[in-house]
Amino acid sequence: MKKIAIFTLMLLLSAGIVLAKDYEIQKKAGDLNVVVKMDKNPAVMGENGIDVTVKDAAGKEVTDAGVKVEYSMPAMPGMPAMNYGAVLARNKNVYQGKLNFSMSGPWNIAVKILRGGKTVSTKFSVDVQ
Ligand SMILES: [Cu+2]
Repeated sequence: MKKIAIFTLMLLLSAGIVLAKDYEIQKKAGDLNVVVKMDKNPAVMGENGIDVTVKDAAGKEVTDAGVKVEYSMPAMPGMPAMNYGAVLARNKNVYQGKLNFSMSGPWNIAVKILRGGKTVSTKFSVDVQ
C-alpha cells in the first residue's frame, strides 16, 4: 500500500514538472523588447503571477521604468465590461506582480512602460481556463 502511495506521488510530481512550464510571450513596445512570463499555463481564474523584463534597442536590461499591466474583458451577455490594473514592482531586473482574473474566457492584456516621461505599450490576450 505504501509503495502504491509513493508511486502515485512520484507520478503526480513528474506531471507537475511537465505542466509547470511558464507561459512566455515576447513583444515590442516602442523600441523596447518586452518579455512577459506568467506562472500559470494556461492562465487560470484567480491569482496569476506575472514577470516582465524590458530591454532597450541595444539589448540592455531596463531597470528605470514604471511598468503597469491593464487587463480587461469586454462586456458580454449578463456581464458588464471589466477593467483592472496592476502596478508591477521591480525586483532587480524583473518587474513582478499578480493578475487576478475574475472569470474564465478571453482577456485583453496591455503592458504599459513609462520611462523618461514617455509611455509605450504592447498588447496580447490570454484565454483564462
Ligand atoms: Cu466575462
